[in-house]
Amino acid sequence: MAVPSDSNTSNSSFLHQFLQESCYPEELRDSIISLPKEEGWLTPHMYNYRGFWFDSKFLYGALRSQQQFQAQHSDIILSTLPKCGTTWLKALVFALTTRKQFPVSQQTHPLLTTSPQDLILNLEFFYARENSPPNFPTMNNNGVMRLISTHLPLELLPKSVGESKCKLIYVCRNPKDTFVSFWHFMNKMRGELVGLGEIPFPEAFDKYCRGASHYGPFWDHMLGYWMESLENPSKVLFLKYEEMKKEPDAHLRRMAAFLECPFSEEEEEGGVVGGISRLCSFESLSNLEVNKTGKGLLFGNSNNAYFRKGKVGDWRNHLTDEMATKLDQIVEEKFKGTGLKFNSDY
Ligand code: PAP
Repeated sequence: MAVPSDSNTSNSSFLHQFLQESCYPEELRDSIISLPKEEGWLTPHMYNYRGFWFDSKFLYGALRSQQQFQAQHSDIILSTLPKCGTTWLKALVFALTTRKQFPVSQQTHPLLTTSPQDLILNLEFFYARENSPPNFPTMNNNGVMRLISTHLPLELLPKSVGESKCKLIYVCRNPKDTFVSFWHFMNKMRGELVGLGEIPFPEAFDKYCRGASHYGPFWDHMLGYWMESLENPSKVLFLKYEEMKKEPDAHLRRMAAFLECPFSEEEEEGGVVGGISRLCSFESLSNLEVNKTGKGLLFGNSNNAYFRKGKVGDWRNHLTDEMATKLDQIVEEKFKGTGLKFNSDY
């Protein structure tokens, strides 16, 4: 979740624009105003554009990315719904694809001093800046490939993504934990950035179940990537947070094979796989100074907001039985016949 920033001043002006939605660019005013809307989680309103919910600033970024972003064959795009494991995925893919340049044993590894959120920029956040250049930058990757993150649904990705040979990795997470994580995160952002109190839990739950959360409905977002991964497995790798937690090394090997940079025998013997998964684990990243006390480039919010518990099943501490059943029923109904399932233990 980051866009390069020149100074704290540009941070605060971006934040100001984000929160004051009347600051959206003139050319979008008429089209945004006429969209269906409802009260936002951070901003006065969220808008429904082609079936998905956006804050106006990021809708602007999405539309601008559709006009200006040119995918390259070597791009790697990391896609998630918010709170499904974005930070972790960014760390893993960064460490994986730069492992020759930055051996994980190195004391100067970039992940030790930079938040994963700031190592890999988000597509629509980048284009949400009115003064951002048309070309998405290459960062820290030896100039060989671009690592790009996004929360956009498959349907709203820039056309060139589908036309190029670039690859996408999608991580989803069981909606009960995702909702709990999203509620905590939004409350933290409301306090830190906007000076607002918590959203009452039942109200938040109702919005989430109606699909009215950032980039939601979650079911349509997940299904778009799921179906594409079935049709086009060399283009989209579809992963689940819970399974990654259970077997991080196996998932790293899957990602490496998918990205056509498999681990060599020598690397396997040298323990590189375990080295990467340990470096990127919740325990390791959340204890780094940069992630404990640092601030993000985009909004200037605390990096520690991205490291809460990192556990599977925390929903049990928050949802009533009735709420859990309701979300399970939504999942069952929406995913029926698609083959996409979440283990009921999650
Ligand atoms: P984003 O989509 O807004 O960028 P994202 O990273 O997906 O955020 O969400 C943070 C969640 O991932 C938090 O989950 P929790 O609230 O249930 O605890 C966070 O703890 C978890 N997380 C962050 N880093 C890791 C990691 N290295 N391993 C596993 N989980 C992680």
